[in-house]
Amino acid sequence: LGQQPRVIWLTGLSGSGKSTLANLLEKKLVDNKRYTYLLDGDNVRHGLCGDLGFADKDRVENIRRVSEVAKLFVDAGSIVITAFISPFQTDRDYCRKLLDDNEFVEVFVDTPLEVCEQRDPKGLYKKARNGEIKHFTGIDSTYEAPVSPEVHLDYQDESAEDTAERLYHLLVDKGLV
Ligand code: GGZ
Repeated sequence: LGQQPRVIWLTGLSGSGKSTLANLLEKKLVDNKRYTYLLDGDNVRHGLCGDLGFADKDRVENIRRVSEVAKLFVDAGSIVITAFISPFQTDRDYCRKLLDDNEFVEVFVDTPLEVCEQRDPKGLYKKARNGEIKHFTGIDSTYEAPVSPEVHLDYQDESAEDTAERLYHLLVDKGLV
């Protein structure tokens, strides 16, 4: 295959840009003849995890299932990109432990809460502030920032394409893709 199967695990708040970045990154990898698979809420939370909500225990189970699926795709030789808030360090570590050394790449999409809340593309922060949504990450549910991520993607006021380019080069420089 000419590639090292891995999981590129994006973590960050709602609205931090994970899904957009994951899609742009996947395109770059595919253009570079990499075999990829993207897991995000769109293809997981309706089916495999359709029974789960956003209480802590549901998020733990969501990430456990995603981790197990990611491992299966790594076994099949793919570069898996995941885009979930994945707010708890122990759950991200669960996926890390399922895999071999160097197969888990934790990427902290470190977009500040203020910026995410300003973007609020689905109006969810507004609802969370109004109390219409409970247990919203960053408002009344915890987000544990990664302790030692392989990649720390700090926020810059730039286009999504530029951020994806920055992420791609960080991964290339570290020999991770
Ligand atoms: C956080 C929520 C919530 C609550 C619905 N808290 O911006 P989005 O809409 O598209 O991304 C968020 C998504 C989070 O799902 P994940 O599977 O990534 O979460 S976790 O990893 O914690 O299991 C948001 C939407 O679902 N959403 N309610 N209460 N995000």
